[in-house]
Amino acid sequence: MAAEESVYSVCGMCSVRCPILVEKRNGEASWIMGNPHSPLKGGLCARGAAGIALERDTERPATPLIRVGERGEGKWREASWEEALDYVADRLKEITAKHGARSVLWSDRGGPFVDLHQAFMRGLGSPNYCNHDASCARNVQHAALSVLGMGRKLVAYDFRNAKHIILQTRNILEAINVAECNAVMDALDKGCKLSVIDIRSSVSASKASNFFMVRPGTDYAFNLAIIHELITKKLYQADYVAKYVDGFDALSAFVQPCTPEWAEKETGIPAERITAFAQELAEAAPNVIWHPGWMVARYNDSFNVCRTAYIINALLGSVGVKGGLPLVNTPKDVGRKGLKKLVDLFPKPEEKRADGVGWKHPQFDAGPGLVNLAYDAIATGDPYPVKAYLCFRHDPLMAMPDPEALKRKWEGLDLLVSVTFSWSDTAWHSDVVLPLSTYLSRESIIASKAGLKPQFFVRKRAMQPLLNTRADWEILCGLAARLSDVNPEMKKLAFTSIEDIWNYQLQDTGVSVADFDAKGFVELADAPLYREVETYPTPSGKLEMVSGKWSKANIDTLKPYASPARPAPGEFRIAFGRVGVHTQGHTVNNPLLHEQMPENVAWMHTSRAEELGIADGDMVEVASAGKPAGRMKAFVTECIHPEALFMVHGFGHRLPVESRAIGRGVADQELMPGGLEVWDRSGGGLSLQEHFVTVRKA
Ligand SMILES: Nc1nc2c(c(=O)[nH]1)N[C@H]1C(S)=C(S)[C@@H](COP(=O)(O)OP(=O)(O)OC[C@H]3O[C@@H](n4cnc5c(=O)[nH]c(N)nc54)[C@H](O)[C@@H]3O)O[C@H]1N2
Ligand SMILES: Nc1nc2c(c(=O)[nH]1)N[C@H]1C(S)=C(S)[C@@H](COP(=O)(O)OP(=O)(O)OC[C@H]3O[C@@H](n4cnc5c(=O)[nH]c(N)nc54)[C@H](O)[C@@H]3O)O[C@H]1N2
Ligand code: SF4
Ligand SMILES: [Mo]
Repeated sequence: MAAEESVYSVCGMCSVRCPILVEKRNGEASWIMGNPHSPLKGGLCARGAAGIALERDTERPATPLIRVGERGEGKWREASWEEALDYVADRLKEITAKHGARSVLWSDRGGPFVDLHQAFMRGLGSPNYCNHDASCARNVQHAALSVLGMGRKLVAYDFRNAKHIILQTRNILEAINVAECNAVMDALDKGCKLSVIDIRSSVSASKASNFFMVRPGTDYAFNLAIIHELITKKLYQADYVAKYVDGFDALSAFVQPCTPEWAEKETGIPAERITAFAQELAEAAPNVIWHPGWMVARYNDSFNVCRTAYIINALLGSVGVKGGLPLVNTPKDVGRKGLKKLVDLFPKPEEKRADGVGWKHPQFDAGPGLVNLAYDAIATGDPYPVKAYLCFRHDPLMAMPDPEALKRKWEGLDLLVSVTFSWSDTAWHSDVVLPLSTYLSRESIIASKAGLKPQFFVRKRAMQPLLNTRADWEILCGLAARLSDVNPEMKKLAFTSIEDIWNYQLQDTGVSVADFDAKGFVELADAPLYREVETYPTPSGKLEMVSGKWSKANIDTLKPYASPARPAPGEFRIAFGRVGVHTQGHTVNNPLLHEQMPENVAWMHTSRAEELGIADGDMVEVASAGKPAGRMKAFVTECIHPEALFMVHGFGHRLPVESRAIGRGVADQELMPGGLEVWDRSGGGLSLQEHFVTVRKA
């Protein structure tokens, strides 16, 4: 039977948001594939293919819920949308009347659709918009700002034209972005070299010509030794460095003691391999991509690990260059007008942020702040009371370390609202759950994507929701309408149709809503544009080996290396990561994906397992500070560093409403006691791997 119609849209199974084509039968989505007009050419990852199973799953919030029992008790009354939105709006009015608009906190998952969220918070008058990134990429974002003067996404990775790709703390073939995977595989087919630096052998490592299994937490030493070799052996691109680099002499002096022999003692990688590797990099320069990392909320020096990755790229002349890390283009860079921002409907609040970012911590990016520090304001009332928290596409009780400590910080909240399409620990602990339609049954605002060829893209509704859920714009515009009786400014955001929002966004861009019909996206340039610049937006105008901005905040960006503690006898350092078939914790109960991987396992080195009398497949109990987090199967292997215990994040669910996920595997975030207070002071990211665990046969 032929499909009724096809809809170009955007995947929502993870934050990559690949372009898709959805076929329909009997009014419902029946088949999803990658958008054939995009570089994906119809390809999709396993999670993207499980979207229909998500829509059909009834084990997710099916209608708005208002808490009737204690927080976390799971006692709810079902509410209509009118009632639930009235309830949230009334609570917000009470709270802001008493404590001011600044007492409202928001967090989300970042990404291309946040303009609407930021507009909502600005309309309210609160400066406290945050995203999730303190437990993900903040350290690399701040490293990019400190070296390049701009955010990490303003450079691309030009894999297809590279001669040597280096993945450090980055598992590109399992922590998936489909377009990136394809680009890396194409590059390898063309003879590009791949080197992987990891604490265990990942799928990416299995494709590498160099694999360096470093001792956990010693990447900074490894990178300093590479810089030492590039400089002392004069392997760097001298002309490029003369033109673009500031602080070269200070860097040279700083790395002087960081010899490969010194690094060998720290990392366990033989000195001669480090020396040979530096030579190989120089041979491929400037077509080298030393990936600065993505999930880098790991150590107290992760910011410096990421900084040294950018520094190595700078020494090899690959920043701003084809086949390296070329600058991406915004619409303006190709002579086009960008989307009109919803956030510009309102003036910027003058109030300072509750998390201290921008004033107490002037070096950090005040756009999304640091949500963990905002939680301190909830607990202490300093710098002012924070009383309402809107958690939108964010599950901090799984995404942040030590959920019990976090719940205690949240005791000061008068209102906790969760907007989500799946159950989550945070939704379960909320006062109100507003169920979001899945990405197949909702539209999103138009998004702008910078790139070598910048584009606008849109998510369209491929079917009507099967449960009583709503789109994010329906929820936020519905709240804005209700709040406008006390805050007339909010009327501006009370849109009643998505077309009205799209038309507002597209004003003066020369693009119309109908232009998305052909391919689902609109490209703003005909061909990739490699743009050369003379200066970078840092204080010195150059790539800064010593950051001017950080120095002003009294932070030494040539931070002396501190050797990470070795685990005490019987202990392991916790390590975690992703797997191809799941997204964080929110697909673990998906019927199809659960079947692919129902539980996580504890990776441990053969020698350590022998010591503990553990065989492959045995059930083990994993504990931190004497407190067990649960039981899981041991995966005994030579392919992991003996100091590390690795598990895939997102498992160990405890909610009775998730029949498939409950009781399967262990939650790594429960093994990080006190973890909310352990973060990289230079980079702002949490240090989730600065924790040790014990394992015993169960
Ligand atoms: N399938 C899938 N894809 C995803 C996601 C998902 O949930 N599922 N999530 C997306 C998100 S939000 C993110 S942030 C990215 C994350 O993308 P990545 O950062 O690439 O993914 P991870 O698996 O967290 O970590 C990468 C590797 O770091 C290694 N590692 C751990 N400790 C150390 C160390 O001390 N040194 C070194 N050198 N390596 C170490 C791990 O063993 C792992 O192989 O993935 C994105 N893509
Ligand atoms: N211990 C430990 N902690 C970690 C990690 C780890 O590996 N170990 N990984 C870290 C990383 S890399 C990240 S990115 C964070 C991820 O942390 P989160 O951002 O919290 O993770 P998700 O599970 O992607 O999303 C959270 C919730 O949002 C809902 N959701 C998904 N898509 C949407 C949407 O489009 N709109 C709305 N409103 N809701 C949506 C999901 O149903 C889910 O309940 O966790 C971090 N924390
Ligand atoms: S990487 Fe997979 S899950 Fe993520 S957006 Fe793309 S297809 Fe969807
Ligand atoms: Mo992430």
